[in-house]
Amino acid sequence: MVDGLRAHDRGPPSFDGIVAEHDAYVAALRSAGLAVTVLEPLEAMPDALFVEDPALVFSEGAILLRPGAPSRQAEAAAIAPTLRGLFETVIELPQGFADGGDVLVTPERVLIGRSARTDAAGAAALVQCLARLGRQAEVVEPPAGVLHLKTACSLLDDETVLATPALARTEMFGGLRQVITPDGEDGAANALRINDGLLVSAGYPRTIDLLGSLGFTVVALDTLEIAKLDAGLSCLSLRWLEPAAD
Ligand code: CIR
Repeated sequence: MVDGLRAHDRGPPSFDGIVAEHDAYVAALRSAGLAVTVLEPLEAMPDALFVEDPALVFSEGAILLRPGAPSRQAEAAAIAPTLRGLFETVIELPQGFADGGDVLVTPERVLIGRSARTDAAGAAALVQCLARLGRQAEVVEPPAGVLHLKTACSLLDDETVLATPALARTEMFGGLRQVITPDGEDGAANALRINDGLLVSAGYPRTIDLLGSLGFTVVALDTLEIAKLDAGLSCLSLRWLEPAAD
């Protein structure tokens, strides 16, 4: 992981620091009520801990994506056997490139951000794959300079999105209520709602106060080391609701 991709080199992250952040993240997911499977490390794929990018998962099935960074493309084949063991339906993105970090799922529709990692062909093919799972999708254009769409936004509840000021200005969120990250706290926008709790990066006290004052139960987690690899809280897991047994 210390060799992972980064847009600006702020020095390599600390290996022990990333392990500690990952351990705290897994513990937070478990205490929020999730069953967590931790996959084996892939020594040859330094960004493989960001499992959100090579796949999308829903109760109805999974979609194997085609990550846009050349060094990450093998991650899809690496995670495929795990997904096939967990989901009856696994659809493969047929062409183009798309990263899971560019996909924001809302109850009404799925937003797919065009980025340096998700191209037009991949986004269009993904719209078709999502339709096969019964999801309506729309391709949106995030402002330049963010790695992924979800670097700059996340869903707080079924009606509310947390977004950076630049993303909020694009009006891509339609009828969703918007909470905007305070100035200088764009990095807080990648929060992660898990059941009744909201995981938020610990380095953003004004966002944490704001979300607390809005009634959210905030769990603050350190992300200093994974942030050196341009990653946030959503990147570290794939999450879905298992369909209720008959
Ligand atoms: C990358 O550049 O691909 C990784 N270093 C970070 C990926 C972060 N993933 C995400 O935002 N979903």
